[in-house]
Amino acid sequence: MSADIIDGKEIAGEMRQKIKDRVMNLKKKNIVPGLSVILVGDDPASQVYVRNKEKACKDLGIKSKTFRLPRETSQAEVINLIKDLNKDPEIHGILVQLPLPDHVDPDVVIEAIDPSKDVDGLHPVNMGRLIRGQQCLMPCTPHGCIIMIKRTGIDIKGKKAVVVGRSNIVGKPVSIMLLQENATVTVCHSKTVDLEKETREADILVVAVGKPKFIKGDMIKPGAVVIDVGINRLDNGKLAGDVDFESASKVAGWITPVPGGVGPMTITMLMHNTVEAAERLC
Ligand code: NAP
Ligand code: LUD
Repeated sequence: MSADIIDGKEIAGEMRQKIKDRVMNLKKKNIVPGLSVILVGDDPASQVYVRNKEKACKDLGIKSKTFRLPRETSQAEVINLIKDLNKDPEIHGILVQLPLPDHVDPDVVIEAIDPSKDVDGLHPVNMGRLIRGQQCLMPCTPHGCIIMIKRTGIDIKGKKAVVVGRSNIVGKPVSIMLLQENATVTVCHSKTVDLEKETREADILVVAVGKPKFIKGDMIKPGAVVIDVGINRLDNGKLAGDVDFESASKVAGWITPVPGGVGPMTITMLMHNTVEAAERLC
């Protein structure tokens, strides 16, 4: 058996066309959606991701302003910048790229963002609303995962979903969204006793661990939908997901590739959230 590929780049491309139309409609009302990204330090992966965000903004007609701050920038300076951006009427979305240097507390920084501009969906107000099933700005990567699962045509309702990883940015919110879609959800982490037993029962498997090729084909239920969130750079310079694509694609029914899977969807959902935030002004 050979899995169907869930092509993140293609789905992202289709969605971006629709987002472009919404940007044009906003412009007719004299609103230009604006996104500010704050990048502290010179993490090479973050630089790539932020550049991809800037490029997507440009393609869609969204105004983007990136603040590239030196590694030594203090937490107070970052928070002061956020306070200015909270007040700036031309900025509808604010995103602080993670990870931050050790001397800057991501929780404190994220809480400084006006929840209505929190296009990352990571502020406690948006996370709280997500858990309560209320309208909110949804975290980009998890939202992208749900759209990709739906694109397979399977009905999430009643399925057994297993999420490996419990980070605030991926594992926890994607678990909540799967629950919202009426899946029966199991969340695994480094203290899970028998990981393979759990993953082998999953009709839907979402993996966000940060370890290259961690999930092998024999840990997957035949026919399952496998969403690989991991992005790891190997010593040979190539990118690998958290799932061993070669063995997994022989067992799964559907699988996302890396690159070209969840990554482009993360960026598209950020564009979506920025437009949503701008539309609320209409
Ligand atoms: P993270 O904060 O490092 O969390 C990793 C999670 O994996 C933790 O919950 C950890 O458990 C769990 N874990 C570690 N070893 C494990 C093991 N042996 N068995 C089971 N669980 C284990 O990671 P993250 O920020 O969610 O990122 C995960 C990966 O996704 C990374 O490769 C990252 O680059 C990628 N990512 C990609 C996108 C995208 O758009 N494509 C977005 C975000 C992240 P504990 O909680 O017990 O420590
Ligand atoms: N922090 C994110 N940190 C890391 N992949 C991203 C990402 C684009 N606050 C905050 O943007 O949403 C975030 N909000 N994240 N990530 C990861 C995470 C953050 C990851 C991958 C990509 C953004 C992306 O463009 C391409 C792909 O998978 O095809 C390949 C990129 C490459 O390295 O060539």
